[in-house]
Amino acid sequence: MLIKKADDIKSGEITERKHYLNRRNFLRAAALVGTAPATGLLYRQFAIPETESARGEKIATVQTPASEVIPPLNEKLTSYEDITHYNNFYEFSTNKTAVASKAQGFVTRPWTVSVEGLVQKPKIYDLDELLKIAPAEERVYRMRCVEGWSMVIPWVGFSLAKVLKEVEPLGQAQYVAFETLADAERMPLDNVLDWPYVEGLRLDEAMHPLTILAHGLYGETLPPQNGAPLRLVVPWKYGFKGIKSIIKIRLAEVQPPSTWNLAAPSEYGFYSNVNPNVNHPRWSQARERRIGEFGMRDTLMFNGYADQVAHLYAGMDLRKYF
Ligand SMILES: Nc1nc2c(c(=O)[nH]1)N[C@H]1C(S)=C(S)[C@@H](COP(=O)(O)O)O[C@H]1N2
Ligand SMILES: [Mo]
Repeated sequence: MLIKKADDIKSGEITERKHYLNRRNFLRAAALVGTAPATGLLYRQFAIPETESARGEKIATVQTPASEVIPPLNEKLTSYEDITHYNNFYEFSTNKTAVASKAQGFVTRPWTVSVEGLVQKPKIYDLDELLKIAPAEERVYRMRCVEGWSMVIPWVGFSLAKVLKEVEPLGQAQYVAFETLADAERMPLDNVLDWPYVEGLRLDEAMHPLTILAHGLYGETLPPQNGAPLRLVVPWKYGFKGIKSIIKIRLAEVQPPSTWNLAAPSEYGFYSNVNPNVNHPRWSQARERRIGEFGMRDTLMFNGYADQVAHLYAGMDLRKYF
């Protein structure tokens, strides 16, 4: 990773945030004005600098009202640069700082997502059709990787529950299984894990309003390295539960397999809730390094979302179900 001086990091992040807030104002103003010519005018006024124009396309987002279920997060956003250049996406590389370049040009259209299994109305969605199910919301979430680092990411997406309701889960459905694309023509797929990457959630976790399918970040379409065109985000669980580049969502009666649990069952459980009191067998999980900051922070129970999700695990021994 590039070693940056403290001053560089600070000024870089301030710039980042300033541009982003301008874009947010633009989106709000555009939504208020609502006419194409006025939007054009505002766009020129708040136009982002040339160097940033190689990013994704803008997504019109609605502001999710802060509530008890979707708590506001007033922590400093991690910079766009860090979010998009410090990635885990083993299909492309195990080197976090190399994923961005290795995934550059990854083709994500056409793209289909099959929603199947124990549902009344299974359907193979074209991605663009799937994205029309619900308006794009901005969801600023604290994210914690099992490796001990964290970020604050302004995702764009919508609750997974909205998709699940469309296909009408059957009574027997108790879990949701997810699968990533595994296409050797488009991904290196080095022999480091068994492909495809798979993940799973209990149905109530999947239906929780905090659980989203993300298709953007910082108000723009998701870059390949962050899991384009569509990835899962479950902010109270370790990052690896957030499976990227999803092609299949299957409702099931039994607990589905998950890639890291298959690879090292004693180290990675099915639940993988962020828990400072349950250490990884090889390291402590009590603290974390927020990318872009110096020093360490205390890791919070359920990554700080305990008020929203602790009830899902009432009565469970979280040392057994880690
Ligand atoms: N398909 C797939 N999904 C994946 C991974 C992966 O290697 N392959 N890595 C996971 C891990 S360990 C983390 S921490 C997050 C990282 O997401 P980010 O790069 O957008 O921050 O993606 C998760 N989703
Ligand atoms: Mo991770």
